[in-house]
Amino acid sequence: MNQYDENQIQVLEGLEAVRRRPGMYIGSTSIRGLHHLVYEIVDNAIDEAMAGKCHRIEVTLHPDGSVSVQDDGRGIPAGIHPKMGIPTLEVVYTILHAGGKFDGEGYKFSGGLHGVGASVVNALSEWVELDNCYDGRRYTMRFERGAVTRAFKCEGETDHHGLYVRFKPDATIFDETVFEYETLLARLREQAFLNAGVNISIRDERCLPDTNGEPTPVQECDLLYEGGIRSFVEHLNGAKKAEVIHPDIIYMRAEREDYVAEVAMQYNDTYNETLLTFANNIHTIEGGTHEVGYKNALTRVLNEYARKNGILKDADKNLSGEDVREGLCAVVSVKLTEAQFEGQTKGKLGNADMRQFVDKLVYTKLSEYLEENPSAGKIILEKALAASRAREAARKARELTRRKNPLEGSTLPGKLADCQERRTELTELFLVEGDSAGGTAKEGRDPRFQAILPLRGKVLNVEKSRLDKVYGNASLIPIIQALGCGIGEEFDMEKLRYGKIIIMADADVDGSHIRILLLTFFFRHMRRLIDEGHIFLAQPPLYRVHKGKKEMYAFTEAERDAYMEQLGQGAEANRYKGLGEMNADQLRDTTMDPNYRTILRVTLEDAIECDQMFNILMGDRVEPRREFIEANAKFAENLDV
Ligand code: 1YM
Repeated sequence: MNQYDENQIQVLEGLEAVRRRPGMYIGSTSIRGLHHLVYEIVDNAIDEAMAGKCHRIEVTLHPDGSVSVQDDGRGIPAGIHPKMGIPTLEVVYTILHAGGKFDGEGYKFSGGLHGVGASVVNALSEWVELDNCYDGRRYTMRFERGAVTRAFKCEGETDHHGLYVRFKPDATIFDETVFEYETLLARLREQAFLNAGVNISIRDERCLPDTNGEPTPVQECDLLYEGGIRSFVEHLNGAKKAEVIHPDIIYMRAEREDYVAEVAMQYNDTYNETLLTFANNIHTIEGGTHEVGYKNALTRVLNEYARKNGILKDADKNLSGEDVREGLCAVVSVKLTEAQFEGQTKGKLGNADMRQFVDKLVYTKLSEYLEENPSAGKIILEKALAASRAREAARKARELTRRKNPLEGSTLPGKLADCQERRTELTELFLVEGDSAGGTAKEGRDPRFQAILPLRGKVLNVEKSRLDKVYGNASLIPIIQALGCGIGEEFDMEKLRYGKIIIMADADVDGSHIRILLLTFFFRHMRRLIDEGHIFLAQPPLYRVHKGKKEMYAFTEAERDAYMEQLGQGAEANRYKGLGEMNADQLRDTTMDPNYRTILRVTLEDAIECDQMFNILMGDRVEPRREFIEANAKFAENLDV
């Protein structure tokens, strides 16, 4: 008993550390951290599936704000833990760095926090209830904020097997405690793709009210992909509404004692690459050795194939990595025993051997595929060759823009009204729709730190254009020159000339069009500006409400009505049709002056979904766009056409 008490104190101290610094364990206490709790428990169930012992995982969102995860695996062993002297189930849910996995036996490959997850979830939950069916018996126990409140107990015999975990996140820890069904679904779908044959379902029983306050029906989704990452690629190309250019998904797999690697790939007719890489089911957003191995082999195979078949002549330059990956949608998934994660966000696989392992897999299997499927080979090489020619043309166009101004000593665009400040973090560049609004903005700005670049004519839709057109485009060159940081492969954040890039367009349909054209350009060619929070949208007012000398600006119709009432009889409201209608003082006071204005920072929640949306909304094909508009027309507000 003494030992039990000592252990108990240590346990609570351990969990208290998690409660004091939750960010250290789950990243943050925002909605992301909240979802992380679910992923940790699901990961444990998926580990059981990877061990071949579990086939079905059910996630349920309950009306009381709790969530449950059930698997049909073995359940957690029921005995007393030999070292800790308490039930193993309690060990798993209360001791950091505990579980069956840490001794290196049991599971072959494992993602997650290696068993730390369960105790972290417990520490950060108002309560946790466990229902564990193991070896013919059912056991239950309950915790509140990490402490046992109902002891481990055998409830009798059962035919079931598997673990049921239900928990309610602690509202005193998290900023937000309402789970997002769609976010959880997206992650569970990804896991279902990565674990072929495992059936994962999610059910939302909360019936949360919709925008009209009406309860929504129960939602559920049942996921099972026998095709694994092949199905993933099919799904990605399908969701993008892209046209694939060869019929089959190329799939490769290799296994040795401690490594498994899988690659699935298929080209589509867009100009951008979609590549997702995973190690032990964890999305490696910073890439790593598996990604390098895949990319190197792909470039080598396609160049060798092109030379062998006379598609590239002796005098021709090799195809670059970017050339051979244009329009390529691929998923690379590896599993390994001792995964090393590196980089800023621990999102980069470090195991050096994995590079060679994936390289060899892709080199041999892709070469074989091309030999056996010459028609697909021809189509793929034609695409890579077209990309290569465009890149070469882009290089020439770029040099031409550089050479044009040798005497000026600078390559800043003529229309730019620059600011005096040189420290990037303090400066702002307004991209303004039209010369006339540009003129007003120049008058209204604070020239010490605000620069103005008027945009003439429609901005090029880069979704429909290769790089050569982007470089040669009269609407984009001034933007590229003013920002100074280059685009695509040449992008250099160090050279960025402004800390905030603020898109200032009219609050009408044309203005929206310009905004989306610019955002498409930033997303495709200067992504890091979005990732690192440099892109903003100005918010000009919709109405000026005035009476005599008194005037106020309204940003919504509700605000307009409120001001009208405030000013009383005789008050008028004149709607701004465009920025050009405001004088310089008005534009400064409402939209530009940091003391009064509102600007919206553009952020990126889900890069895959963004990629798909840009393709649907801005891409070549009309049909998916029409479908999208038809499905979403009912949500449009303030349409001013
Ligand atoms: C709903 C969550 O955790 N299932 C689960 C967990 C474990 C086992 C089976 C298990 C593992 C082993 C042997 C072993 C365990 N997880 C941990 C830890 N579902 C869920 N199903 N027998 C059963 O590792 O050898 C310890 S046991 F620590 F990872 F959480």
